[in-house]
Amino acid sequence: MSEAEPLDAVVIGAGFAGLYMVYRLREQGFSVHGFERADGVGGTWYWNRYPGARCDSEIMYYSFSFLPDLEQEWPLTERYPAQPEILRYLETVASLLDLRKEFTFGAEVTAIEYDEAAGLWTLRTVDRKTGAGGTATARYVVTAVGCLSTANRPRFPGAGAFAGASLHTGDWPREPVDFTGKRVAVIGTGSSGIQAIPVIAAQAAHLTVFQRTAQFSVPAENGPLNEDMVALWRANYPEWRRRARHSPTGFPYVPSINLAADASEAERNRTYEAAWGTGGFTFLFGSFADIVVDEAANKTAADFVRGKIDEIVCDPDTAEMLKPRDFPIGTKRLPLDTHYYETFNRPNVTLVDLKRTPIEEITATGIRTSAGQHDLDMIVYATGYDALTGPLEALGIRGRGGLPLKDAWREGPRTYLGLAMPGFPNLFTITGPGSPSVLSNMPVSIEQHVEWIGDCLSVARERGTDVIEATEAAASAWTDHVQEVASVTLHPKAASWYMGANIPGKPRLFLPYIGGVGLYRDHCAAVAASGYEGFTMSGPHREDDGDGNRSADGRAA
Ligand code: NA7
Repeated sequence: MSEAEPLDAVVIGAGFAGLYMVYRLREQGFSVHGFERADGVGGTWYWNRYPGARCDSEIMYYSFSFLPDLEQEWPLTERYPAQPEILRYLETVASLLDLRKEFTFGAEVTAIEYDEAAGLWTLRTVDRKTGAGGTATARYVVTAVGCLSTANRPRFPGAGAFAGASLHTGDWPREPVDFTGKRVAVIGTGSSGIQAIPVIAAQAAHLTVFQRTAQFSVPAENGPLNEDMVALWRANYPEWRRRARHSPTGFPYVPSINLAADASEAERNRTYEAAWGTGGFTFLFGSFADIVVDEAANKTAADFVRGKIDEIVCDPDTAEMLKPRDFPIGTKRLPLDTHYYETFNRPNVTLVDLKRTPIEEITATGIRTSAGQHDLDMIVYATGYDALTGPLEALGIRGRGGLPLKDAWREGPRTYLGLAMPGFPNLFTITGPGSPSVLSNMPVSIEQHVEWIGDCLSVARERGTDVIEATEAAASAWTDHVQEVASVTLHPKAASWYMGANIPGKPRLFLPYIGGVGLYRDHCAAVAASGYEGFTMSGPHREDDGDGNRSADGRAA
């Protein structure tokens, strides 16, 4: 890549989204280069190497649909793929499509600034090893930085003084971490903590779990896939993929249309019991349709899980502490587990309820709560992420008039379709806030976004226009719509990361679009078919006329 020559496009990130975007634009004949802060491909699956890290989407549909040969060859081993397996898959994709040569690895993007006169974005990067700076200019920027990639690192007093190892699940070392003989703490009981806790407990001398909010969790029922199932999938991939694309959440299964409110208690319990045994998100989507919209229905599901905790956990006080009571089930991301609640029956595991006894300080030798000191060798922070907006705000994006994205989003993110923002022309966000993103099976959403963006850039090229920008009106209407749809559900009742509630000071609004993957896809397709309604397409680029009026010599759509 020549630094002097403006590129058609720069893509940031080399996970599922970045790899496909770079491939797609290259195939469409655009000059494109990718920047990735890690030393290799993988995105989320490069960083999340903590013990027990596994995808909660089943392996058959946690992959690209545009590689039918790989789809047939890729070993379908366990029901839920573990982190090393997904990383291997993405490395295979990168090799197969010869994508690594299009990326600079180990390069952190620190600033992305729009030059209105030139109609170009300038990116500044820093080499994470040497500290050397770099720049690139491009007409288009596509962010593929993931939704859960900026770690939430709570500031506990004294944290820097801890003499043992401090680890974050989202920034895990590449070398294996050995817990043997160690006194370990896990802070946080979201999906990451719930996956890691049973695995660490099996190895450590002692594990102390510091829980702030008890979480509902359901069994993953992970295990090897049988050959008949694998054969069925291989024979029917196109149809399963088609169904996933048009489904509510990017999974190929038909969600239940039965209502818990209409069922007798015996019917409800039979349904929940069956779903608990099946494992996975069946509990939420395959049982009853009203769990996340009706409080009384929700309580039936929540009571069932609280009953399971009583059945599984031997010590009644521990069981009580583990029972979630602060939010409706399903309104925080439902973790899938392998023997999570059972782990609290182990003699080497202690649960600390931070609501009863908060952390006062981290000391050189451990964690001190209001009830006393816990001596430790290692602290694992499973404290989550500054979701959706965090990774984008960290890029130092400045749009028209030098406006920082952080300022534009002071009251919360405003996007059109989660894909573009007014004031930030030619900048596209894959799975941005306002798209189904974290409420969907990610590869399905990513493919839809990548293909939509690729098509949009091709249309702009065909028309001879080169400035594409979401209008204020379209972004406002979409942002209102995202909130309106969420308000039909119980989601706004939870202090979740979907609501931005896990980050002090972050505006509270529902970040992803809950209207459904299929409906969203249709809507995006209709926008494209209408000639990109809600966007202006202008250019070829011409300077501002001095009165703040932008060039209008292209077709305004
Ligand atoms: P989550 O789901 O955000 O979980 C983070 C956990 O850390 C959660 O239990 C938090 O408690 C806890 N936390 C956060 N800050 C603190 C402080 N200051 N003190 C104590 N405890 C704290 O992140 P995960 O990594 O588990 O999962 C993220 C997503 O990755 C997951 O949903 C999947 O989509 C994949 P809280 O509930 O906020 O009280």
